[in-house]
Amino acid sequence: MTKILRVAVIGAGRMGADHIQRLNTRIHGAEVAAVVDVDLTRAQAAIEGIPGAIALADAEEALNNGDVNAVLIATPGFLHEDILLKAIAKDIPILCEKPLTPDAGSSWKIVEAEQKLGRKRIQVGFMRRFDAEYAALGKIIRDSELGELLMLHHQHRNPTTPAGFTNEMLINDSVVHEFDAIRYFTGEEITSVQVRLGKATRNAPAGQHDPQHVLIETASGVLADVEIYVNAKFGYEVATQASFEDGIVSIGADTGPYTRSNGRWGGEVTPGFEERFGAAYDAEIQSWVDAALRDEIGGPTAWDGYATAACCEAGVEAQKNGEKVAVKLNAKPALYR
Ligand code: ISE
Repeated sequence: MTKILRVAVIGAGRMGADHIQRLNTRIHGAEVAAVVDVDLTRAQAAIEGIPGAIALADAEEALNNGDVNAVLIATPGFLHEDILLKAIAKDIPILCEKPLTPDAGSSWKIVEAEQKLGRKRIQVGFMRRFDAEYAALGKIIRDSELGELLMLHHQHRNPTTPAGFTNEMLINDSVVHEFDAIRYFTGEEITSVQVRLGKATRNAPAGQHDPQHVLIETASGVLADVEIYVNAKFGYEVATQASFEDGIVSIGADTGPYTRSNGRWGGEVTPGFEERFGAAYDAEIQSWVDAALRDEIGGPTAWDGYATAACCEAGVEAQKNGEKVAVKLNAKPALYR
């Protein structure tokens, strides 16, 4: 059995760099063995101060390196498929940032490759499941503490979007988290997605319609809605209100220190997802490492990645036609049941 994970981190951008620091300073049982980035200078900068780590420009070279026994994929989603297939062939633990891949067809190929391997090797980076409040709400639902869950109302607001953030990415990059959260909360598959485009902000870049209202239904009829608003300016907010038969539960309110001073009252708005979900990312990666050392996975599976990719595909179609679009899923393979 592996004693320590020697991780190759593929992609040293915003999320990759964050995971490298996390692995290097806070996570037990794992070390950064290699950092890969097409921009070699960026990879070199990312390994500074990490003893024994090497910088490379090619993912395959990292996977073939004898010092590497696990991989964390943090490249943009459209590059995941190729790296995933190569990592599955190596039969090593894989943490793949969301989305698994950008569409259901390519995600299904990953599910098939893992099935062929015969065991689960991929954990998908849906870190909201590791947030303390998400977990608490999940438990209230599972234990039926407030009767049946009836509706979920999500607010997903980002201050601004990076260059190249397309209209589809509001669904594929952002609402993908709510698709996973709704599946996690209800334990059910999502059956349909509708997107309504209303009045748009003047602060959105050309080509992006922002905000959007996404309406979702699950197998038992739970209705969920998401306000996705990615140029909201004021700061970062990811919040949910759940309506039950016997009560209402809200999570995600900014409840930092409340200050009264100089004739003013208030607090600080969370600036971004690193701050909002820092602890959840730590818990997610620690869970992956602990499970990988037992040859298991410690979080959402490739099936979860595939099912959310199918939701995204329906969501992108719904953005275009305004209709309620059915989510089509293949039968769930035995490996994930
Ligand atoms: C980003 O990629 C994330 O994963 C954030 O959690 C999400 O809030 C944001 O909308 C995405 O672009």
